[in-house]
Amino acid sequence: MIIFSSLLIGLTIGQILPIIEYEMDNIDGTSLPNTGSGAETYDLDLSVQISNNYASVNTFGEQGTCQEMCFSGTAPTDSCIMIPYDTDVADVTNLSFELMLKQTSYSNHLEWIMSQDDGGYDRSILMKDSRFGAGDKLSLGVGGTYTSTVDLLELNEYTHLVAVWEGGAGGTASVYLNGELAQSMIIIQRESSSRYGYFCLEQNAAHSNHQWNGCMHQVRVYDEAVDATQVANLYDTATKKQDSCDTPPPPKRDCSAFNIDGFLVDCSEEFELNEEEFDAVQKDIGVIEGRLDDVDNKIKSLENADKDLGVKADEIDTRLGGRLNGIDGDIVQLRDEDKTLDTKLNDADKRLSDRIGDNEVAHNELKDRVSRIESTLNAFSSAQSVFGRNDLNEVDDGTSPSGLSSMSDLLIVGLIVCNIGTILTCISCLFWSKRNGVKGHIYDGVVNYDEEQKLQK
Ligand SMILES: [Ca+2]
Ligand SMILES: [Ca+2]
Repeated sequence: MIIFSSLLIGLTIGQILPIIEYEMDNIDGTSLPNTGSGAETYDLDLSVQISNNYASVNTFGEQGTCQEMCFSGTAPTDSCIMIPYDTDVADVTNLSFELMLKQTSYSNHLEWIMSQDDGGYDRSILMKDSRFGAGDKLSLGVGGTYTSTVDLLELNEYTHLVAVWEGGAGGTASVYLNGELAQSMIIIQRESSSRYGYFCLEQNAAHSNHQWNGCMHQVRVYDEAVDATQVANLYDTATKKQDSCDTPPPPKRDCSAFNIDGFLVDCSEEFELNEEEFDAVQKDIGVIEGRLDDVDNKIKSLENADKDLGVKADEIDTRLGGRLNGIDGDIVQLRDEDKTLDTKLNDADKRLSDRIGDNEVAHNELKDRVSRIESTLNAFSSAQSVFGRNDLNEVDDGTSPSGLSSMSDLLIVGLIVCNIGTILTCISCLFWSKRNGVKGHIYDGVVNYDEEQKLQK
């Protein structure tokens, strides 16, 4: 904070840094550090002044957050607040003082501050002196009296005061109030020189009854002549500091997250945007909002399309459900028909098998009967060979009895007649046996079953 403050000032006035800088906000108890570029020897110990009520540290501003050091105007010269910086011209050719101060009352005597005076109007700020024109005037120590045109300050109002000495005798001294030149004057007589190697913050260094009645919250000493532009800048900076003592700090705002609605309103300051950058951000946000609108519209389109798809899906589902129900019915019917077909096939198969079995039995019986007929025929043939050999070898002379020959013929005819039914049956069985061999296939059997029935009839 301290470093930042010094750097800020340095940048503002173009690398001019104060040798001595006292920010009364930095007073810690009785210690007041120098935050200027000068040595630690300028750090102040205020214990004597505070313990004797020559000085006090108070808060000020509407927020009560800023500190000031005030003087009772009672300190003797040897107990002044001594700052060990020799302001003789020989030691510092050009010199500037910058203060934020307020007069709290006026005493009946002279009031000098920032003074190393040991006589001869040495470099000092004369807050009230009656020797510089008609009535009391605010003047500078320039080696002698002159006609001051600067009136005393109003009471209890902080004023930004800058006093500048440029060159020695014959040079120029100037006083600025609240950033504006109040008066410039020729540095009149002698080079400022005193026997003191310090100056007193709040009174004349050598002359009693020159104490000041007022408060300060900022003091700076430069070893250069601050020009008018720099004074204006210093005043601007000091005013902001002063305002901060009266203005409540802005509420803490969360600017870490990008918030389109709140960003420009709440956080432009935090992001340190100037007007041009602010406009650029506004445009960017306009573009982003436009794109968000596009996205919104696309989302709506997609939602509508999704609804249409849902309706169509429901329709398809319904139609598909109907079709599937129909197919289910068909499958049930097919299964029933399949069962019926199975039953019929099994039935046909069984009947065919039975028929084949019957035919095999008949076939075997026929074979037996054929076998028996063959036996009979063989027996007959043997008998013929016994009775008919001569008939075969001899010529029938008419004498041989023809009765045997006639008997044998008759016997053959009789056997044939007796067995003709059997033979017909046998032929039929053979026919069916052959067909049934082919009808071993179930499918043929089914087809031929009806034909067989017809043939049976
Ligand atoms: Ca002197
Ligand atoms: Ca001196």
